[in-house]
Amino acid sequence: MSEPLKLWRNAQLATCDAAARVIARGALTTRAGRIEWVGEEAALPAAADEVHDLAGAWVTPGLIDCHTHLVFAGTRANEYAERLRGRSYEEIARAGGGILATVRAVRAASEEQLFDESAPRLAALLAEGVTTVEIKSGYGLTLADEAKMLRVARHLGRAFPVTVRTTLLAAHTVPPEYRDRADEYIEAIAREWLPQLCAQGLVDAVDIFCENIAFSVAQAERLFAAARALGLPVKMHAEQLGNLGGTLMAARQGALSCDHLEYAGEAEAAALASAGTVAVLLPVAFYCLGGERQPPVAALRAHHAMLAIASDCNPGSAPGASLLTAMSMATRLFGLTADEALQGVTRHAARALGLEGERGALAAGQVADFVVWNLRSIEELGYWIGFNPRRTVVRAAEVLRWPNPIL
Ligand code: DI6
Ligand code: FE
Repeated sequence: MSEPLKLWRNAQLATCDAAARVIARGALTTRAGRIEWVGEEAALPAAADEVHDLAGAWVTPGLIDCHTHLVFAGTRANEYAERLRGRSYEEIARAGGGILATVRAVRAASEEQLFDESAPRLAALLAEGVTTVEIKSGYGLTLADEAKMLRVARHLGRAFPVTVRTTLLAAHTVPPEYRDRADEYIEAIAREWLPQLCAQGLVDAVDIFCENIAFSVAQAERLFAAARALGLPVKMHAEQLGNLGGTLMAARQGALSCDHLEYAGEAEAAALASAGTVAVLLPVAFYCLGGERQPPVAALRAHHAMLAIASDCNPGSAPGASLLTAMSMATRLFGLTADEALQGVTRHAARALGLEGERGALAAGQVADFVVWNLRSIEELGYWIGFNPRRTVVRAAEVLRWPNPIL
């Protein structure tokens, strides 16, 4: 028996496709979890088996949070308090706090504890209409503890109505076992950990923190070669605290994305644009670190680089689980337009995860993940702060009973 054709009618569509079309009196049809047709309601091609009247509401693709570290244990509120007193993020990290403080907490946590602590953060993102989320490892820093984090990420993807993409970030900082032996640590990840974790189906992409307090460009290049040998895409935490040249190398290697970019400039913007590498902006980290330098948005725009926005949810620099707040911050703090912010959590975020054409747009052939909003104008996304205008989330053409209100 063929799958029923569902019609979702009487909607204002922000398609987030390449043309960023808005369709005021729009409709879409879905079959077998995919979008079959999108357009003006007046041009509807076929009669449907099931009809949903969306009462003139705005509809966007399901939101995509393309950069999170949401699996972690404990908090670092003590470090935030220290930073308020004037200590810097780097000073705290060099003194053995920072990422390593969370590494101690994650190593001590059981897989169940890690799941239970992380689940509410994921739930908060989903409540705002996130249907795809990237989750990084990077607080285990042993093979066993990185595997534990990635298993928790996969488990979250089965337990919640969301698509989880995992990223191995074992190269987040040098663990105590490899103190002053960063090259050997990268070698262990490249030769042993990555192939094993990949064989277990735990890794969708590989990331590295390329900074003075973490890893060099040469070390990133070594890790990227190992990823490429396994057919895995790469991304980079680049130019957040200083300019090391990581972005130029990553773009040359065809990385999916370079993330943060506060210390990037014209050359990086040009390189990202010509490589098709997405510039992922993380305004919550900028805000919480009291950042002084902004990513080069004007240059990125002038070169037509793709801009994405993510929550960066993590206990150190971005203790938050709200993509809508990140959109607000990207507009107010970094000067993005409302439309750039919307593309940044849909089509461009999909591309940052290697999912373009599959998710992030209302277009024929895409997975039918979309959100129905209580908005009078689409600019209200990224306008509200601490208020959630989500009405209904549809995932693979099914209305979710959760996090929607009872229908
Ligand atoms: N950059 C970040 O913003 C996070 N990781 C990274 O490489 C921060 C991670 C943390 O402080 O726990
Ligand atoms: Fe990050």
